[in-house]
Parts: sequence; C-alpha cells; structure tokens
Amino acid sequence: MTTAQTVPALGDDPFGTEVLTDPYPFHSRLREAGPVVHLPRYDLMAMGRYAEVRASLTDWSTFVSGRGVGLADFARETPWRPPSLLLEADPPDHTVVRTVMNDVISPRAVRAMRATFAAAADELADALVARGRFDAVTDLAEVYPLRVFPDAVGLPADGREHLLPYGAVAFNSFGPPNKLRTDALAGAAAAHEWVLANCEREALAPRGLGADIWAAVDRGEITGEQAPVLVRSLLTAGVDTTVYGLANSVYALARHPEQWAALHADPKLTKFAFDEALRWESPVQTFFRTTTTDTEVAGTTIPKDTKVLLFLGSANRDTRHWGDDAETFDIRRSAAGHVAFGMGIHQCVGQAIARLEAEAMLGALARRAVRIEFDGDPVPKLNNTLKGWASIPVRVTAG
Ligand code: OVM
Repeated sequence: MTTAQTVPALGDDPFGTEVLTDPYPFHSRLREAGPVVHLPRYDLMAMGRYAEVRASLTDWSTFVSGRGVGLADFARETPWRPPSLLLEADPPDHTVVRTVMNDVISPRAVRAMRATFAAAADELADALVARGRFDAVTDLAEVYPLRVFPDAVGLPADGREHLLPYGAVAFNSFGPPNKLRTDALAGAAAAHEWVLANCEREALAPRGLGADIWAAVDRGEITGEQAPVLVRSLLTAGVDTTVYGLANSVYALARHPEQWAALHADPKLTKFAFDEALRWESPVQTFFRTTTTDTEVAGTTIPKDTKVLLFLGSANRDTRHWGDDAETFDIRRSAAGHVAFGMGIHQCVGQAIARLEAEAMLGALARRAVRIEFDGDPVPKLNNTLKGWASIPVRVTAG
C-alpha cells in the first residue's frame, strides 16, 4: 500500500493474546488514533469508531464481502472451504439467496418455534436454579442453543457434538494464520465432514429450516448446488454466536448485580438486556471488507483492493455515538443501532432466532433467580473473531 498521506498507525496485533483477552483498552486507543488507522502488523486499514464502521458496513459496493470477510483475500488465496453464499458474497448473487433465507427465517417461522423454545428454557432454568451453582458457559450457554436449534434445523441427533467445534474453526479462520487459526484448521476434518454430509436433503428432517431451504430448489428459486451451502450457513453462524451471546449476557448481568435486580423485578426488560449485552460485549468482534475502488473515509483515502478491518465491538462502545457512559452496562439504555448483528444487506438473517433463544433462556432465569453472583473467576476463551468465556462459575439464589 502506498500512502502519501499520513495515516495514524498502531503497532498492536489485534489477533494477539493480549487484545483478544481484553480488547477494550486497544479499542479505546484505536478510536482515539483516528477514524481510519493503519495496522502495519498486517498492512491493513482499521476502523473503530461507530460512524465509520456503520457507514462502511452499509456501503456494500465499495466495501465488498465477496473477497472474504476475514484477513484472507479470496482474490489472491484459496478459501479454506467453498465461500458462504451469504456472508462472503455481494449483490446481485447475494440478493437472490438472502431473499430465500429471509423467507425461511420469516417472522411466522420463528413464531412457530416459540412454544418449544420456551419450554426447553423453562426446563433448563428449573434444573439450574435447583442446583444453585453452575457454569454459565458449559451448563447453560453451550447447552440451551443445542437443545433447540439443531431440532429447528432438522439435523439428525447423531453427531451434533461437531457443531461447536465447527463454529470455532469457522470464526478462527477469519483471523490471520496465527496459532488459533492453524490449530483450528488442523483439527477440523471430522467436524467439517459431518457438517458437509448433514447439509444434504436426505440427511435433514422432512420439516425444519433445512427442509425449507431445500424446498426453495423445488420452486426454482435456488439450485440444488446452492441449497447445502445455505444450510451450512445455519450451522456455521447459528450455534457459536448464540452460545457466546447467552454467556456474555450472563457475564454482564453477574458483573452488575443491580442490573440483574432490575431484570428480576421486571423480566419484560429481557429483550433490552440482551441487546445491551450484545452492545457491551459483542460476540462477533470484527469482520473485514475489501475496497473495490479508492475511497475517502473521513478525510483519509483508502486505496482500492485494501483489506479493511471493522471493529464492531469497538463501534458499540464509542462515546461519540453512545455518550460518555458508553462503557457502562445499563439494560435501561437504548442499545438500538448497535452493530453486533452487523448493519446493511448482510445484517444477521437469523437474529430473530437468536433473540428468541436469549429472551426465552435469560427470561426463564430472571424470573426464577433473585440474585446471580460469580462463584469463581470467569475464564476467557480466545478466538480470532468471537469474544467470550470458556467458563463462568455462578451461584444463584431462588426467589
Ligand atoms: C456463513 C456464516 C459463517 C460465519 C458467520 C456468519 C455471522 C455467516 O457461513 O454464512 O455470520
């Protein structure tokens, strides 16, 4: 990249252990450095402020996804798997499959899941509150989505243990070729094979989101080659994201006892608590775009063919947008407009399912527990894209 202009630079490795463990001090320096910052470690441009992150996400023709939303540029290197037709695609191709997915995950389809999801959440919350002490990651966040979502897709019961490892691989793969990515890809074969096999029509239940995608082939909306790749998107984007979203929500609420008290007193706040948790500690921290042309952002020219790293988790804590208390977790604020689900044409197509899961599970817990406290130190889980926890020991008081 040739830059005659002076662009602020930061030498940090945004995918190093220090930043992945606690990204917020780095986010703060990134936002202060400027609207567009050069990261010489990978020779790429980065944005950490809300306005520019949001504007870039929305400008899909300048900041494209088709060359990959990780560091790897698909124009120069072969992707680790055939690209996602949704995440790693641009209009007009993207528009066709996104329209199909919007129909598959329609408000009506999600409403049909509500009773089952609520019953499963109530059952798990009963058991956890009866125990009194549990791990909010391994006993709750990694359990609940796997009890409801694979059934909603129509996956066979056998082999579901591959789902979480597969997601970990996919989200690590967006990063640079560091140890996280290399180790994940080296151990991915079994999970990859299972996912591939179970995106086929014959493997999926006759009713469910998977079957609904395949039905679009019969209507001539997509091809039989596209259908399994779209089912794959459900399995890649629909499990780890909700696991991290639930765990991060419990973490935020346990860290802020007065916020839990407010939620317990008024469980109707659950949906706001979830959005605020997504804002405050966003599961998906970063995505890349690639510029298709020289483009000016807040006075800085970004050359054509540049990988641009968008810090969603930083935009969600930018005081320029959220005010001086941006770093404060407050379930009564309006977190609307956060970019934890992205923004624009790629904004999370499954977010209604994520919201349904979170409202059911967090609501069930909030109604049953008057208090939740840490019962040991939370243990971070490092991933090149996802921010979250390997373990959150908690103690709950029934009432
Ligand atoms: C996909 C996909 C994969 C990872 C993430 C994602 C957050 C989508 O395969 O389409 O969105």
